Amino acid sequence: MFTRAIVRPPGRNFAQGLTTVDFGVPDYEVAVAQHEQYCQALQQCGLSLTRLLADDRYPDSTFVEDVAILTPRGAILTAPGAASRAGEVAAIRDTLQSFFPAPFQIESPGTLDGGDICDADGHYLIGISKRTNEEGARQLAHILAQLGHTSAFIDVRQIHTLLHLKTGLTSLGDGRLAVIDALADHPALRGYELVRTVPGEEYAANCIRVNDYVVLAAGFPAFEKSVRDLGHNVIAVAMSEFSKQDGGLSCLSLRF
Ligand code: CIR
Repeated sequence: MFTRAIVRPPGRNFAQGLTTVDFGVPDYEVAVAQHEQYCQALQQCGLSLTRLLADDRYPDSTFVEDVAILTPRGAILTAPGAASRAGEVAAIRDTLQSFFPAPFQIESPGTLDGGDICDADGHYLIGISKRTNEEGARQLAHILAQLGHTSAFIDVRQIHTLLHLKTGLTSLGDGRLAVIDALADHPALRGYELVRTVPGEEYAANCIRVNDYVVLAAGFPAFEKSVRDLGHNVIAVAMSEFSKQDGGLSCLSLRF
């Protein structure tokens, strides 16, 4: 059960952040409106929001998920794999410490982005990616073990369409994962029920289960139908401007 989330709206220089895709330049005003719609979806799921101010020092800082891993047993501050995002951890530390007074910290030479970490019903799938290196993954696995959690690594470096593990794999809860075809046969996913995206709808695999709802990206009808047919309540939110910056739904909040 989640009760809270931390969010940060995009800043005016959002379009100057990192991206590997070529979907056009995001429109700031539309991005702000989509972020607000996202916030309202989280509130509909029952969450109280801590709304941080936009931070123009870091154009990617609306993607708050990457700076921390929050578990019911403790928090871990990350070491973002992109140099331009390293300062985002210090920028959110005080807020996180008001909820988690003694967080763990991923240390150099480890790098790790929260977007690579999928909590699959208390078992953590840890992506090794362009952003999360093996040392960062090992440090996190060690910390999670101290907290009583198991974990497994999934190397996504050969799947060029994935920035992070959760770009292509998220948890729907109750032993169920949303997943793109390229990840579906990975041995770490054995035992889970897989809800696969159809070709052309891969972006939809990045969704979030929040209490009694699944919040997913609007515009992916086959995936949305699959999730509804499984009995989930669905809230669809427009994500076009965030997708232009390689961002998915999960990246826009830290839920706990
Ligand atoms: C970046 O490249 O870091 C941002 N433009 C997008 C981060 C997306 N975060 C995520 O998937 N967790």
